[in-house]
Amino acid sequence: MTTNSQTCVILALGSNLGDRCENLRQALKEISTNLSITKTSSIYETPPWGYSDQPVFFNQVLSGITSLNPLDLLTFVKDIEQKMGRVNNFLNGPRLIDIDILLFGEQIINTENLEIPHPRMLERGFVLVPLAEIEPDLVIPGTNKRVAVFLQKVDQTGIQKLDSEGIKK
Ligand code: PH2
Ligand code: MG
Ligand code: MG
Repeated sequence: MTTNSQTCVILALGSNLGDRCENLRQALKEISTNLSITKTSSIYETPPWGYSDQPVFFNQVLSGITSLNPLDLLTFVKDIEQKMGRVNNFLNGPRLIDIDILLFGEQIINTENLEIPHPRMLERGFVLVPLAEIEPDLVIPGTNKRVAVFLQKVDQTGIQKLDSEGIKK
């Protein structure tokens, strides 16, 4: 008998096309088929980062436990993006659903297809604000600093928490 070890992972979701709340809800439902979700952040409305001429994003972060290995988890989330109808757009451009792996346990992974911790997560308010809501004390692998410390250094302009109906609080 083989037993797969269980790993705590953190994923980031983003959507700025169609019914953004519904897209996040649908993604959570699909993700939960292979990952036991332990925490979900609130949804935040966030100004587009990297390419400004596009609709505002809704962003959310979740933590969960999975027995998938990192590359199988990547394939799993990319399949969900495709299944939900994402068309591959230009870098930082609009997207129906984006599912990024931020952290995979304590692991540091640097392969062509997968970099963990997510290489840009510590510079982005739209990632750190929801992440700090659910895991403020988590130490980022490869650094000796907590999420809350990185949060203090990042631009949070225009980031607004939404209620469960997607209305600004
Ligand atoms: N994702 C990007 C590029 N820019 N901006 C916001 N606010 N939220 C995102 O999720 C986002 C972005 C590429 O994945
Ligand atoms: Mg992304
Ligand atoms: Mg992505």
